[in-house]
Parts: sequence; structure tokens; C-alpha cells
Amino acid sequence: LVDRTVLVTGGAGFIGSHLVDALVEENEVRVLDDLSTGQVARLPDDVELVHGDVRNEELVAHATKDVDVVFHQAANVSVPASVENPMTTDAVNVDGTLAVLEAAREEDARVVVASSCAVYGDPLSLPLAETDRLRPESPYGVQKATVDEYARLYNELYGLETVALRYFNVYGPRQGDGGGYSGVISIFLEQARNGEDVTVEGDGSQTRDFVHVSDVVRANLAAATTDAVGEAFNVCTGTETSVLELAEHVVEHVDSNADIVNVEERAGDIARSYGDDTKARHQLEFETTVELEDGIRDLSTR
Ligand code: UD2
Repeated sequence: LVDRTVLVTGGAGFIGSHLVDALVEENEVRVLDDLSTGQVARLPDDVELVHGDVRNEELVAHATKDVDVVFHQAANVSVPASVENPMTTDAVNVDGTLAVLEAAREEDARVVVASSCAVYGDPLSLPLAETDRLRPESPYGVQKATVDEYARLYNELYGLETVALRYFNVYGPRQGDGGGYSGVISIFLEQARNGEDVTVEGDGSQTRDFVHVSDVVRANLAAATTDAVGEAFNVCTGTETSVLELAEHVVEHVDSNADIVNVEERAGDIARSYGDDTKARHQLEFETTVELEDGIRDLSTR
């Protein structure tokens, strides 16, 4: 993307800040972030920060003024938090997205919405494809399914250019910085570095589709220019890795003598998950580039 004015909501967060880095050289970048988990230190100098809540319609409209593309990453990303507080997380995740879509409608801006594989719930069949029924199993999953559908609806109803990206298990630099909700890879890396036990929940046979954040950025850039608007795409590698394999890779690459131990399985944990990347390859002309082992090797040297 070049010579555009773009808004990255959640731009001080894990994924948002990588997106900002990729955009800032050649575009005018604005960030809307409440800094609840985001960090100002992640933002390059040339970025305009609008500090505040995505539920604040006036503020969102102000941040969206004269914008060509909105990359909507702001969300409460914690599944457990959504189970604890369905209403407050719904307000942030759903009302916040509606505020963004409404502001974009005013500006006729394209919106790339961060959706999630959580929209699928426990898979009936694998790999998970975009045509599968949505059966979310957490308030977070319902909220993401809702905004994913709103993105499609805004395209159909108002002709707004929207794309929903269903992120699978994203990992990479800055994840879990400063505590808070983080993913298994950053937890394992931290444990291995500190020589602590690497805690595999259950027997470690559960699988996930781990996508490097740089590939998530590339998917967003593809979505900013694609003709395939009104569509939802998996952002996945199409391969599954077990949590035990993951633990072994991490310990090996960190060169740690940490032990891999089994702890209690997580209640309601999904046994297997990986996505079908065919639609994204064909219609979005996007495929992932970072192999999991390379991603882990790189993280282990940071
Ligand atoms: C991911 C997303 C979540 C939602 C969900 C949809 C992340 C961080 N979370 O949740 O937002 O989209 O997918 O299904 O990407 N584990 C261990 N030891 C640990 C921590 C985790 O064994 O110390 C296991 C855990 O039990 C699970 C797997 O690692 O089987 C992945 O856990 P996670 O929290 O990284 O991500 P997940 O798939 O629950």
C-alpha cells in the first residue's frame, strides 16, 4: 500500500503495531488505541496517536476522517475475559466494530476487520474452511462471528468495501510483552529462557495452526487492495502442529535445559485446529511464508 491515509485501530497492540511498522514508510498512518494493553513505545515517530476508546463514536469518526483504509485490530482479545464478562467484552468487540464501520461508511473507507478462527468453535471437520458453519463456543467467538457477519452485511447493504480476516493462532515478536493475555508460544519461550518447566496442558497432542505475525500483516495488506470485498478469509498456514512438538522446538531452539512437564488440561480445550488456506490463496492471492520452526528460531534469538 502506498500514498494512502490509513487508520490502524489497536495500532499500539501486538498485531496492530506490526501493521503500523509495515505501513508507516509509504503511507500516512493514524492509530486509535486506548493503551489498555497497547504500548506507546511501540509506535514510530511519524504516527498520529488518537488516544481513546473504540466505543466512542465521535472519537472513532474523528480518527477516520479522510482515511482510505481502516485496519480494525482493536479488541478485547482474551477468551477467558469474554467468559467472565460477556457484556463488557461485547461492547468493545461488537459495538466498537460498529462504530468503525459507521465511521467508514461516512468516509467511504475500506475496512479490514480482524476476525478469528474462534468463529468456528470446535471443528466438525478439518481443515476448517470459510464455508463451514459458524458454531462459536465462547462469547469472544460469538462477538467475532458477529463482526465478521457485519463486515459482509455492510458490503451488501451499503456497498462498503470490507474484508474479514479470520486469524488462526498468531505468534511473533512483542506478543505477551508487558504481561496480559498471550499465546502458548510466548509462554513456552519465556519459560524455556528462564529455565522453568515448560507447561504442556494435557498430553500435548492437541494441535493448532500457528501463523507468524508478519504473515498476518501481509494478509492485511492484500485485503486492503483485493477485489474480493464482502468476503471472509482464513489467515492460516494449512498445517497443524501439536503443542508437544511445539514445546520440543522451543526448548531445542532456546537451547534450554528446561523440562517439559504435563499439567492439567484446559477445560473446554479444542483437540485439533487447522485451517484451509485455499480461498485466501485463490481469491486474496495470499499465502503464508514463515515456517513455524524459522519463526521460533528467530524468536529464540531475541
Ligand atoms: C486461540 C486464540 C484465541 C481464540 C482461540 C479460538 C491466541 C493467543 N488465542 O486460543 O484468541 O482465537 O484460539 O479457538 O492465539 N497451552 C499449553 N500450555 C500453556 C499455554 C497453552 O499447553 O502454558 C496449550 C493450550 O491448552 C492450548 C494451546 O496451547 O491447547 C493453545 O493455547 P493458546 O492459549 O495459545 O491459544 P488457543 O488456541 O486456546
